[in-house]
Amino acid sequence: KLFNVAVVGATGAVGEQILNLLETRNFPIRELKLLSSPRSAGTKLTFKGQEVTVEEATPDSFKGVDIALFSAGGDVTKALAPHAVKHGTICIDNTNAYRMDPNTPLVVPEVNIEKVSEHQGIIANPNCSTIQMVAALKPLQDQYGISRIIVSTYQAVSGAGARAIDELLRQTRASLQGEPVNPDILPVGGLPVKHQIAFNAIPQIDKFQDNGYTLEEMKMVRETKKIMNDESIEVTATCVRIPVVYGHSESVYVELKNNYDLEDVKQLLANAPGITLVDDPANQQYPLATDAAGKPDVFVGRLRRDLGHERGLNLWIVSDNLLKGAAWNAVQIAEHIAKG
Ligand code: 11C
Repeated sequence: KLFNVAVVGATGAVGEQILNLLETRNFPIRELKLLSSPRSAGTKLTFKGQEVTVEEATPDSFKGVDIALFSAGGDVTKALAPHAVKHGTICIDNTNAYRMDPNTPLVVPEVNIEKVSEHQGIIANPNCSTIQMVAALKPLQDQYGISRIIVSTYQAVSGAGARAIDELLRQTRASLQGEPVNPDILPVGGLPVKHQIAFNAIPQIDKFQDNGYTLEEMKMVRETKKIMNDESIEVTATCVRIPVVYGHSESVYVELKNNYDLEDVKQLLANAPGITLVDDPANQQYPLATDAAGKPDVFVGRLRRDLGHERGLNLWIVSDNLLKGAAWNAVQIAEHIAKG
Protein backbone atom coordinates (compact mmCIF):
# COMPACT_ATOMS: atom_id res chain seq x y z
CA LYS A 1 0.00 0.00 0.00
CA LEU A 2 1.17 3.50 -0.82
CA PHE A 3 0.46 6.63 1.25
CA ASN A 4 0.02 10.33 0.59
CA VAL A 5 2.44 11.94 3.01
CA ALA A 6 2.86 15.57 4.10
CA VAL A 7 5.83 17.03 5.96
CA VAL A 8 4.96 20.25 7.77
CA GLY A 9 8.09 22.27 8.55
CA ALA A 10 9.94 20.65 5.66
CA THR A 11 12.64 23.32 5.55
CA GLY A 12 13.56 23.13 9.26
CA ALA A 13 16.39 21.19 10.91
CA VAL A 14 14.08 18.26 11.82
CA GLY A 15 12.09 18.45 8.56
CA GLU A 16 15.31 17.98 6.59
CA GLN A 17 16.11 14.80 8.57
CA ILE A 18 12.54 13.49 8.12
CA LEU A 19 12.88 13.86 4.33
CA ASN A 20 16.26 12.08 4.38
CA LEU A 21 14.77 9.19 6.35
CA LEU A 22 11.63 8.90 4.17
CA GLU A 23 13.98 8.66 1.20
CA THR A 24 16.61 6.28 2.61
CA ARG A 25 14.02 4.03 4.30
CA ASN A 26 12.09 3.95 1.02
CA PHE A 27 8.84 4.85 2.79
CA PRO A 28 5.85 3.73 0.68
CA ILE A 29 4.85 7.17 -0.67
CA ARG A 30 2.34 7.80 -3.46
CA GLU A 31 2.47 11.58 -3.22
CA LEU A 32 4.68 13.78 -1.04
CA LYS A 33 3.61 17.28 0.01
CA LEU A 34 6.18 19.58 1.54
CA LEU A 35 4.58 22.31 3.64
CA SER A 36 5.96 25.29 5.52
CA SER A 37 5.30 28.78 6.79
CA PRO A 38 4.63 31.46 4.13
CA ARG A 39 8.25 32.62 4.65
CA SER A 40 9.75 29.37 3.35
CA ALA A 41 7.03 28.56 0.79
CA GLY A 42 8.45 28.44 -2.73
CA THR A 43 11.72 26.82 -1.57
CA LYS A 44 12.67 23.92 -3.81
CA LEU A 45 13.85 20.69 -2.17
CA THR A 46 14.96 17.44 -3.75
CA PHE A 47 13.35 14.11 -2.90
CA LYS A 48 14.57 10.94 -4.63
CA GLY A 49 16.17 13.05 -7.34
CA GLN A 50 12.98 15.02 -8.05
CA GLU A 51 12.51 18.68 -7.27
CA VAL A 52 9.55 19.39 -4.95
CA THR A 53 8.36 22.95 -4.30
CA VAL A 54 7.47 23.71 -0.70
CA GLU A 55 3.91 25.03 -0.34
CA GLU A 56 2.41 27.20 2.36
CA ALA A 57 0.64 25.02 4.94
CA THR A 58 -3.07 25.86 5.20
CA PRO A 59 -6.08 24.02 6.68
CA ASP A 60 -6.90 22.70 3.19
CA SER A 61 -3.40 21.34 2.56
CA PHE A 62 -4.37 18.01 4.13
CA LYS A 63 -7.17 16.92 1.78
CA GLY A 64 -6.25 13.41 0.66
CA VAL A 65 -3.19 13.23 2.92
CA ASP A 66 -2.91 9.92 4.84
CA ILE A 67 -0.01 10.71 7.15
CA ALA A 68 1.36 14.15 8.13
CA LEU A 69 4.59 14.66 10.05
CA PHE A 70 4.58 18.01 11.87
CA SER A 71 7.71 19.80 13.09
CA ALA A 72 7.02 23.48 12.62
CA GLY A 73 6.46 24.51 16.23
CA GLY A 74 3.56 24.01 18.61
CA ASP A 75 1.51 26.94 17.33
CA VAL A 76 1.50 25.57 13.78
CA THR A 77 0.44 22.13 15.05
CA LYS A 78 -2.36 23.64 17.16
CA ALA A 79 -3.59 25.72 14.21
CA LEU A 80 -3.45 22.98 11.56
CA ALA A 81 -3.52 19.49 13.06
CA PRO A 82 -7.23 19.63 14.00
CA HIS A 83 -8.05 20.45 10.33
CA ALA A 84 -5.84 17.61 9.16
CA VAL A 85 -7.61 15.21 11.54
CA LYS A 86 -10.96 16.32 10.08
CA HIS A 87 -9.65 15.36 6.63
CA GLY A 88 -8.82 11.90 8.04
CA THR A 89 -5.05 12.49 8.17
CA ILE A 90 -3.05 10.72 10.90
CA CYS A 91 -0.76 13.39 12.37
CA ILE A 92 2.60 12.55 13.95
CA ASP A 93 3.52 15.67 15.86
CA ASN A 94 7.04 16.55 16.91
CA THR A 95 6.02 19.53 19.05
CA ASN A 96 4.91 20.01 22.64
CA ALA A 97 1.32 20.87 21.57
CA TYR A 98 -0.50 17.60 22.37
CA ARG A 99 2.05 15.52 24.31
CA MET A 100 0.27 15.72 27.65
CA ASP A 101 -3.24 15.57 26.16
CA PRO A 102 -4.83 12.44 27.69
CA ASN A 103 -6.36 11.51 24.32
CA THR A 104 -3.01 11.66 22.52
CA PRO A 105 -0.57 8.75 22.70
CA LEU A 106 3.02 9.83 23.43
CA VAL A 107 5.13 7.20 21.74
CA VAL A 108 8.68 5.91 21.77
CA PRO A 109 8.49 2.73 19.67
CA GLU A 110 10.98 0.77 21.82
CA VAL A 111 8.88 1.58 24.92
CA ASN A 112 5.16 1.79 24.07
CA ILE A 113 4.44 1.27 20.37
CA GLU A 114 1.15 -0.43 21.36
CA LYS A 115 -0.24 3.03 22.30
CA VAL A 116 -0.32 4.05 18.62
CA SER A 117 -3.55 2.09 18.16
CA GLU A 118 -5.30 4.36 20.70
CA HIS A 119 -4.80 7.52 18.65
CA GLN A 120 -7.68 9.82 17.75
CA GLY A 121 -5.89 11.41 14.83
CA ILE A 122 -2.75 12.71 16.54
CA ILE A 123 0.26 10.80 17.87
CA ALA A 124 2.82 12.87 19.76
CA ASN A 125 6.57 12.44 19.42
CA PRO A 126 8.22 13.21 22.77
CA ASN A 127 10.94 15.75 23.48
CA CYS A 128 14.41 14.66 22.32
CA SER A 129 16.02 14.52 25.75
CA THR A 130 13.13 12.38 27.05
CA ILE A 131 13.15 9.94 24.11
CA GLN A 132 16.75 8.82 24.49
CA MET A 133 16.44 8.47 28.27
CA VAL A 134 13.28 6.35 28.30
CA ALA A 135 14.51 4.18 25.41
CA ALA A 136 17.61 3.33 27.47
CA LEU A 137 15.75 2.87 30.77
CA LYS A 138 12.86 0.75 29.47
CA PRO A 139 14.73 -2.60 29.71
CA LEU A 140 15.62 -1.73 33.34
CA GLN A 141 12.02 -0.78 34.13
CA ASP A 142 10.80 -4.11 32.74
CA GLN A 143 13.37 -6.18 34.61
CA TYR A 144 13.76 -4.39 37.96
CA GLY A 145 11.20 -1.56 38.21
CA ILE A 146 12.24 2.10 38.54
CA SER A 147 11.47 4.28 41.55
CA ARG A 148 13.56 7.39 40.85
CA ILE A 149 15.49 9.17 38.10
CA ILE A 150 17.88 12.11 38.50
CA VAL A 151 19.11 13.40 35.15
CA SER A 152 21.44 16.19 34.07
CA THR A 153 21.61 16.91 30.36
CA TYR A 154 24.32 18.31 28.10
CA GLN A 155 22.29 19.38 25.08
CA ALA A 156 23.38 20.29 21.58
CA VAL A 157 22.45 23.63 20.05
CA SER A 158 20.69 21.95 17.10
CA GLY A 159 17.85 21.25 19.56
CA ALA A 160 17.11 24.96 19.37
CA GLY A 161 17.05 24.94 15.55
CA ALA A 162 19.22 25.82 12.60
CA ARG A 163 19.66 29.45 13.71
CA ALA A 164 21.15 28.33 17.04
CA ILE A 165 23.72 26.23 15.15
CA ASP A 166 24.69 29.34 13.17
CA GLU A 167 24.90 31.29 16.41
CA LEU A 168 27.35 28.81 18.00
CA LEU A 169 29.58 28.78 14.92
CA ARG A 170 29.48 32.57 14.55
CA GLN A 171 30.23 33.18 18.24
CA THR A 172 33.07 30.64 18.22
CA ARG A 173 34.76 32.39 15.30
CA ALA A 174 34.19 35.84 16.82
CA SER A 175 35.51 34.74 20.20
CA LEU A 176 38.68 33.21 18.70
CA GLN A 177 39.28 36.47 16.86
CA GLY A 178 38.80 38.51 20.04
CA GLU A 179 35.62 40.10 18.70
CA PRO A 180 32.31 40.57 20.59
CA VAL A 181 30.13 37.44 20.41
CA ASN A 182 26.79 39.35 20.48
CA PRO A 183 24.40 36.65 21.78
CA ASP A 184 21.21 36.77 19.72
CA ILE A 185 19.14 33.60 20.13
CA LEU A 186 20.09 31.38 23.07
CA PRO A 187 19.06 30.46 25.64
CA VAL A 188 15.49 31.09 24.41
CA GLY A 189 14.31 32.92 21.31
CA GLY A 190 11.71 35.55 22.25
CA LEU A 191 13.04 36.21 25.77
CA PRO A 192 14.89 39.50 26.36
CA VAL A 193 18.12 38.21 27.99
CA LYS A 194 20.61 36.33 25.80
CA HIS A 195 23.76 34.46 26.84
CA GLN A 196 26.94 33.45 25.08
CA ILE A 197 26.97 29.76 24.07
CA ALA A 198 30.50 29.55 22.62
CA PHE A 199 32.89 28.19 25.30
CA ASN A 200 30.05 28.18 27.81
CA ALA A 201 27.38 26.01 29.51
CA ILE A 202 23.92 27.55 29.93
CA PRO A 203 21.66 25.99 32.61
CA GLN A 204 18.48 27.12 30.89
CA ILE A 205 16.65 25.39 28.05
CA ASP A 206 13.26 26.94 27.34
CA LYS A 207 11.31 29.20 29.70
CA PHE A 208 11.27 29.03 33.50
CA GLN A 209 8.07 27.70 35.04
CA ASP A 210 6.56 28.90 38.33
CA ASN A 211 8.21 25.99 40.21
CA GLY A 212 11.76 27.12 39.34
CA TYR A 213 12.31 24.40 36.75
CA THR A 214 12.54 25.15 33.03
CA LEU A 215 9.97 23.86 30.55
CA GLU A 216 12.58 21.45 29.12
CA GLU A 217 13.11 20.02 32.61
CA MET A 218 9.37 19.68 33.21
CA LYS A 219 8.96 17.99 29.81
CA MET A 220 11.43 15.34 30.99
CA VAL A 221 9.49 14.89 34.23
CA ARG A 222 5.97 14.68 32.77
CA GLU A 223 6.74 12.87 29.53
CA THR A 224 8.82 10.19 31.28
CA LYS A 225 5.92 9.32 33.60
CA LYS A 226 3.47 9.20 30.69
CA ILE A 227 5.64 7.12 28.34
CA MET A 228 6.79 4.72 31.07
CA ASN A 229 3.16 4.56 32.20
CA ASP A 230 4.02 5.08 35.87
CA GLU A 231 3.10 8.33 37.64
CA SER A 232 4.97 7.15 40.76
CA ILE A 233 8.44 7.41 39.19
CA GLU A 234 10.17 10.41 40.79
CA VAL A 235 12.04 12.45 38.18
CA THR A 236 14.35 15.43 38.69
CA ALA A 237 16.00 17.06 35.68
CA THR A 238 18.59 19.77 35.15
CA CYS A 239 18.89 20.70 31.48
CA VAL A 240 22.00 22.45 30.21
CA ARG A 241 22.90 23.75 26.74
CA ILE A 242 26.52 23.17 25.75
CA PRO A 243 28.55 24.15 22.66
CA VAL A 244 27.98 20.88 20.77
CA VAL A 245 26.17 20.92 17.42
CA TYR A 246 24.59 17.43 17.20
CA GLY A 247 23.87 14.92 19.98
CA HIS A 248 22.43 15.29 23.46
CA SER A 249 24.35 13.65 26.34
CA GLU A 250 22.80 12.77 29.68
CA SER A 251 24.16 11.79 33.06
CA VAL A 252 21.43 9.65 34.58
CA TYR A 253 21.12 8.27 38.12
CA VAL A 254 18.36 5.69 38.34
CA GLU A 255 17.13 3.95 41.46
CA LEU A 256 15.70 0.51 40.79
CA LYS A 257 12.94 -1.15 42.81
CA ASN A 258 14.74 -4.49 42.99
CA ASN A 259 18.35 -5.52 43.47
CA TYR A 260 20.30 -5.76 40.26
CA ASP A 261 23.38 -7.40 38.92
CA LEU A 262 25.58 -5.01 36.94
CA GLU A 263 26.58 -7.63 34.37
CA ASP A 264 22.88 -8.48 33.83
CA VAL A 265 22.12 -4.79 33.27
CA LYS A 266 24.87 -4.60 30.64
CA GLN A 267 23.49 -7.70 28.94
CA LEU A 268 19.95 -6.30 28.99
CA LEU A 269 21.08 -3.07 27.37
CA ALA A 270 23.34 -4.82 24.87
CA ASN A 271 20.34 -6.88 23.70
CA ALA A 272 17.76 -4.06 23.75
CA PRO A 273 16.35 -2.79 20.42
CA GLY A 274 17.71 0.56 19.31
CA ILE A 275 20.37 0.62 22.04
CA THR A 276 24.13 0.34 21.53
CA LEU A 277 26.16 -0.39 24.63
CA VAL A 278 29.57 1.32 24.60
CA ASP A 279 31.04 0.58 28.01
CA ASP A 280 34.70 -0.30 28.11
CA PRO A 281 36.48 2.01 30.56
CA ALA A 282 39.73 0.00 30.35
CA ASN A 283 39.97 1.10 26.72
CA GLN A 284 38.39 4.53 27.33
CA GLN A 285 35.32 3.59 25.32
CA TYR A 286 32.04 5.32 26.19
CA PRO A 287 29.33 7.12 24.21
CA LEU A 288 30.32 10.42 22.62
CA ALA A 289 28.11 12.97 20.86
CA THR A 290 30.52 13.06 17.92
CA ASP A 291 30.13 9.28 17.47
CA ALA A 292 26.33 9.32 17.92
CA ALA A 293 25.77 12.15 15.41
CA GLY A 294 24.16 10.88 12.22
CA LYS A 295 23.22 7.49 13.74
CA PRO A 296 19.75 6.29 14.74
CA ASP A 297 20.65 4.45 17.96
CA VAL A 298 20.75 5.49 21.60
CA PHE A 299 24.25 4.91 23.01
CA VAL A 300 24.71 3.90 26.65
CA GLY A 301 27.84 3.53 28.77
CA ARG A 302 29.70 4.43 31.99
CA LEU A 303 27.49 1.95 33.85
CA ARG A 304 28.38 1.85 37.54
CA ARG A 305 26.69 1.07 40.83
CA ASP A 306 26.01 4.05 43.08
CA LEU A 307 28.43 4.22 45.99
CA GLY A 308 25.71 5.09 48.51
CA HIS A 309 22.61 3.27 47.32
CA GLU A 310 22.74 -0.46 46.54
CA ARG A 311 19.89 -0.18 43.99
CA GLY A 312 21.25 3.03 42.47
CA LEU A 313 22.84 2.94 39.01
CA ASN A 314 24.66 5.67 37.11
CA LEU A 315 24.79 5.78 33.33
CA TRP A 316 25.70 8.04 30.42
CA ILE A 317 23.20 8.19 27.57
CA VAL A 318 23.90 9.86 24.21
CA SER A 319 21.88 10.13 21.01
CA ASP A 320 21.50 12.31 17.94
CA ASN A 321 18.75 14.70 19.03
CA LEU A 322 17.57 15.33 15.46
CA LEU A 323 17.35 11.59 14.66
CA LYS A 324 16.18 9.34 17.52
CA GLY A 325 15.29 12.53 19.39
CA ALA A 326 12.98 13.73 16.62
CA ALA A 327 12.93 12.64 12.96
CA TRP A 328 13.78 8.94 13.35
CA ASN A 329 11.33 8.40 16.22
CA ALA A 330 8.59 10.04 14.10
CA VAL A 331 9.44 7.99 11.00
CA GLN A 332 9.50 4.79 13.10
CA ILE A 333 5.93 5.61 14.16
CA ALA A 334 4.97 6.31 10.54
CA GLU A 335 6.48 2.97 9.46
CA HIS A 336 4.46 1.19 12.16
CA ILE A 337 1.27 2.82 10.85
CA ALA A 338 2.19 2.01 7.24
CA LYS A 339 2.65 -1.67 8.15
CA GLY A 340 -0.95 -1.63 9.41
C1 11C B 1 16.08 21.45 22.81
N1 11C B 1 14.68 19.63 23.51
O1 11C B 1 17.07 20.71 22.78
C2 11C B 1 14.70 20.89 22.85
C3 11C B 1 14.18 20.85 21.44
O2 11C B 1 9.69 20.05 22.69
O3 11C B 1 10.33 19.12 20.87
C4 11C B 1 12.89 20.10 21.25
C5 11C B 1 11.68 20.84 21.76
C6 11C B 1 10.51 19.94 21.76
O4 11C B 1 16.16 22.67 22.81
